Amino acid sequence: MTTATRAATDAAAMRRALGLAERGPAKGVNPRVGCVILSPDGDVLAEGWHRGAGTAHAEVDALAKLEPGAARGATAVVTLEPCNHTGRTGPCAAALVDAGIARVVYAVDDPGRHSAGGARTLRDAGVEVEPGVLADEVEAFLEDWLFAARERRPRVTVKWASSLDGRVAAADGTSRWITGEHARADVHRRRATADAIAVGTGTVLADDPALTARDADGALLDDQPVPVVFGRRPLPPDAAVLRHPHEAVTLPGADLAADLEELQRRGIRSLFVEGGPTLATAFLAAGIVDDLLVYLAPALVGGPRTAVGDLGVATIADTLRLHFTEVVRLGDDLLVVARPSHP
Ligand code: AOF
Ligand code: ZN
Repeated sequence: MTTATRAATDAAAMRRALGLAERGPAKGVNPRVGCVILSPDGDVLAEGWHRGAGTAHAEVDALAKLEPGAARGATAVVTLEPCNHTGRTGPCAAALVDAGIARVVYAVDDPGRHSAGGARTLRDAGVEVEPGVLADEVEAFLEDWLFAARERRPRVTVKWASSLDGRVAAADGTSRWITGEHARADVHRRRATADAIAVGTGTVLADDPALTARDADGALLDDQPVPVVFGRRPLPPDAAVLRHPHEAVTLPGADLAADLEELQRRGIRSLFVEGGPTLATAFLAAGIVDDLLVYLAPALVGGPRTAVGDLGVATIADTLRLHFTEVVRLGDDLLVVARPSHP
C-alpha cells in the first residue's frame, strides 16, 4: 500500500469506528469508543464498540469476533488511545499485543488518570502506533467526556433569572416568576442536555424545586438530569427532589473542587447550577464556572436580593471579567451567555 492509500484507508476505517462508537451509551462513566480491525491489505476483519462501564472495551469486543491468530499482523483502528490499566476490564494495549496486532491507529489520547499510557506500552512491544487520525472529529464527538476526564470535573453552567438590576427575589422572598414562559421553556430545554442539575439546600427549603426537565405541558422530557443538592442541612422528607426519577446526590459543598471530582467519578460530565445565589456565588468565587446563563427580565426590583453575593471584590480592578458569547431574545426577556475570561 502507498502512504497515501494507507492514510485514506486509515481515515475511512476511523470514520467507521466513530460510527460504531455512536452505538454506545451517550451518558455514564465511560466514553463511547469504536474499533475496526483491518487486514494488511485494508480489508475489514472485525468491528467492535463499547457498550458502557463494566462491558468489554471496543478493542476486546472486536478481537473477540476473530478466530485465534486471525489478528496477527493486522491494524487496529480505534477512536481512543487503547487503555493501559486493569479497571472493570483488562488493559486493551496488552490484549492488542497478545493478539499479534502490528499497527494501531487512534484518534485521541486517553486523558484518564489510570488508563493513559497505552500508546507507550504498544510501542514498547514493537507495535507501530499512529495517533491523531481524525482527531478533530473524535474530539468533538467526545467533547464532554474528554473535558470531564481532563479537568477531573464536569463542565459547569451557572444559571439564574433576574430583573434588569440583577435581583432574583423581592423583599418578601417571592421570586416566581421574574422571567416569562419563553425563558422558562429555554431553561428546561437546556436542563435536559445536562447530566446533572445542582441546587443548594437553601433553595430546596425555600422553593422545593422538582429539578426535572419538563415540556410546556409539564410532562417529563426523555432525558432527566441527576439532581444534586449541595449543603449540610437535612432535606425535608417530603421534598419534591426526593421524588425525582433519579436518586438525588447530596454533597457537603464545603470543598466544591472535591465534590465535583466525585461527580466526575460518577460519570457526570456536565452540571447545571440552578440556585440559589449562595451556590452561584460559591462556584464563581472558586473559579469553577465555564458558562453563565443569565435570563434578564425587563423589570426592576431593587433592594439587596442580588443574583450573586460577595465575591471578595474590594476594588473595581479586581472584578471578575467575563465576555459575552451569546445574546438571545426570548419573548419579553433576554438570555445573555457569558464566559469567564481567563487571563
Ligand atoms: C479503551 N477502549 O472501549 C474504552 C476505554 O473501568 P474500565 O475498565 O471500563 O475502564 C474505563 C476507562 O477506560 C475509561 O475511563 C477510559 O479511560 C477508558 N475507556 N478504553 O481502550 C474502550 N471505553
Ligand atoms: Zn480498554
